[in-house]
Amino acid sequence: MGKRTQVAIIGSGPAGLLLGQLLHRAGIDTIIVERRSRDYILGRIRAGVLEQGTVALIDEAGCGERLHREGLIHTGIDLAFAGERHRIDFANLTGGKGVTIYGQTEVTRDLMDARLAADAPTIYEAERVWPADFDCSKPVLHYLHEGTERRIACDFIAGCDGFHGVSRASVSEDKITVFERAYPFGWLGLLADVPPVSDELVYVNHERGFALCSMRSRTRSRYYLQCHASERPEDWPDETFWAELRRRLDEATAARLTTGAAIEKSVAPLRSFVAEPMRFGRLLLAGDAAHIVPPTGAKGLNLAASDVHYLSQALIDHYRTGSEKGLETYSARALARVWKAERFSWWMTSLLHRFPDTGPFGRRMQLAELDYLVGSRAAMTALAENYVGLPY
Ligand code: FAS
Ligand code: PHB
Repeated sequence: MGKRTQVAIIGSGPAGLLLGQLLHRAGIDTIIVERRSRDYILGRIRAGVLEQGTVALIDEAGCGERLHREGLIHTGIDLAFAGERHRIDFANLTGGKGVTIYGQTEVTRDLMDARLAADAPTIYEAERVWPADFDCSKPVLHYLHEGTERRIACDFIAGCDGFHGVSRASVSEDKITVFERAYPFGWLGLLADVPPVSDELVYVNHERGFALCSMRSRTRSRYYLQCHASERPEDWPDETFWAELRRRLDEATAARLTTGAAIEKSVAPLRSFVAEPMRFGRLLLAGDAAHIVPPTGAKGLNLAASDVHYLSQALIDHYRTGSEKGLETYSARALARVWKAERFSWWMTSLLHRFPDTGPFGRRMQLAELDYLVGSRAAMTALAENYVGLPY
């Protein structure tokens, strides 16, 4: 005998948790089935920049209290190239908009705590999770837990299980089209309890490779170095990381760098990926399960949020009014915003990284585009309105 719910959610990352919370507050029953443990998920260091739309959605989910208390509001970023830094003033260029610096880990923690407080069920450490019969009106989510086969009869299955999840993989190949670009490099990320080198983020284009100076608070910094996709964190002792970061920073910034022991170090591959459509009958994909962006534009987590905005509205409309319109238009609405963020993330990545085949002409094109960008209000406005987040 299995359980029954209205919406079964696969994945307890930001997409699954945010969807679960928004549906719960609308009186819709959900069960989240997650393959990892709560602690494992909270140990993953991921995104750090929240668009205003994402903050508003977290507020709508009733989980914004700590975010507003601890999050840092940034109204611009610096672009550094040819030994100079140039500020892109978001507030001035977008009529006052900015971004909030608040780690994805903290967003996930707040959402997990809210779900616990709401006494909404989450099955952690589930194995062999498998969505079935979603092309008819009675889908079933199967999984193994503590050695016992379980099943959840439901009305809908939300595939919020990330890039390596089972949802997209359970759709027959003839029903799905994928678009992909793998980049010939990765990001080596380091987290350390040292004060950030600058008040806002610094994106660096350097002939040795891209670097990013970010943060999680005024006492915790997050740095990234472009590296070969095959490199591993153990290839980079802390001192080697700090020395390479210094080489990629302009003199004044390097002089202000505070170094310290890494509390986390990881290498992330970079890829652009979109699966179309995002709906297959009663199975609906959201977040990384449907699309991946290179983190250069800080869009991954924010796209998961906008997918969940559209999907939660569609499901609430379905249960409240019986309307199918939101579900029928979900994929097209979500993908329209996804593709714009894919373009922006690809553009930022192309502009700031060293590609093996760039060559002298390609390098000059990057520097000419950067030089034009920081001297043109129109070009800086285009960057700013994409970075702070396009409207839903
Ligand atoms: P997630 O991958 O976060 O969550 C999916 C969940 O589903 C996971 O908990 C997973 O364990 C679970 N799952 C997978 N398969 C399952 C199965 N078969 N059964 C049950 N559960 C299953 N974005 C940014 O905006 N800025 C960044 O700086 C940034 N850095 C990143 C660094 C790394 C290393 C990675 C991998 C991603 C980064 N991202 C960044 C993107 C990232 O933040 C994602 O966009 C975000 O986690 C998307 O959230 P979800 O869609 O919920 O997917
Ligand atoms: C981060 O702080 O992890 C971060 C910030 C901005 C990005 C990517 C990652 O574009």
